[in-house]
Amino acid sequence: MLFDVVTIFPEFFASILEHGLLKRARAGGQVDIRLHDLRDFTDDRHRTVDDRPFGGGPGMVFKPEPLFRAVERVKAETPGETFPVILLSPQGRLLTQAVTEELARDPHLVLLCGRYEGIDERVAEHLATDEVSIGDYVLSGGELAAAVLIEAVTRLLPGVLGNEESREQDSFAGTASPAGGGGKGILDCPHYTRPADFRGWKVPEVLLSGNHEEIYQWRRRRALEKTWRKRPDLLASVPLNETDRVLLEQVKGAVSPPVAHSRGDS
Ligand code: 6GU
Repeated sequence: MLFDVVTIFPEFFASILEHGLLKRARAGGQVDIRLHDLRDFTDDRHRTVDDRPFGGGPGMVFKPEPLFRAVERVKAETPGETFPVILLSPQGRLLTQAVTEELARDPHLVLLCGRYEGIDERVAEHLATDEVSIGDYVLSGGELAAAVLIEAVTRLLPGVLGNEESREQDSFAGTASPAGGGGKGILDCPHYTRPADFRGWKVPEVLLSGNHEEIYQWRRRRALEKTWRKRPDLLASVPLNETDRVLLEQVKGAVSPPVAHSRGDS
């Protein structure tokens, strides 16, 4: 998978490229991340990437020419290939796990990081093929959002995670987990490791029992319980099988009702 990232802060990405998952995926050849300094695509002495907004008002706006030239350079380097050009912006569609799965099917993504107060609208209209946001809050630039997208997509690529099973148990993962726990768009179950008794707080007995069927049921029940309590909105959009529905009814009867986090949709 190839990511071409266009940014005024290429050095910003150094740390994430040299740690953990992305370091491994690059070393293993599963991803290649090419950074393009937007200022390399300017044509004036000061390498100007922004200008004042037509119509007046505060702040500066990214000029269209450098962004168009940067994408045209990528096109010239990969002749005959088509690829999505994704503008990172708070106006984009929300990056969910389903969107990361969709993006992971493409072998080549171009990411455009915006900055300052805005980007000339002709970039969104005539250059970008997709616009993505990582949440309903304001960042001063698209770099953090691009880093989030790259990490979330890369961990879906075959051979990147050592244990393929652990990906399927993740919160929000699209598939049911063979070990119980999360998957199918719900939150993951709680996890414990040694010591079995930490300052008097004991690990649930069932996890020490060695009974795999009981462990599976416990994990699935706790995953459903956690989701119902913390993110009841997620349960509305996941298909639950008969066993899950029974477990969920047990949970609703046994524990206190959902916590009232305001997520804007509840
Ligand atoms: Cl992609 N960019 C900016 N500037 N702010 C954001 C964002 C992106 N996603 C959420 N907030």
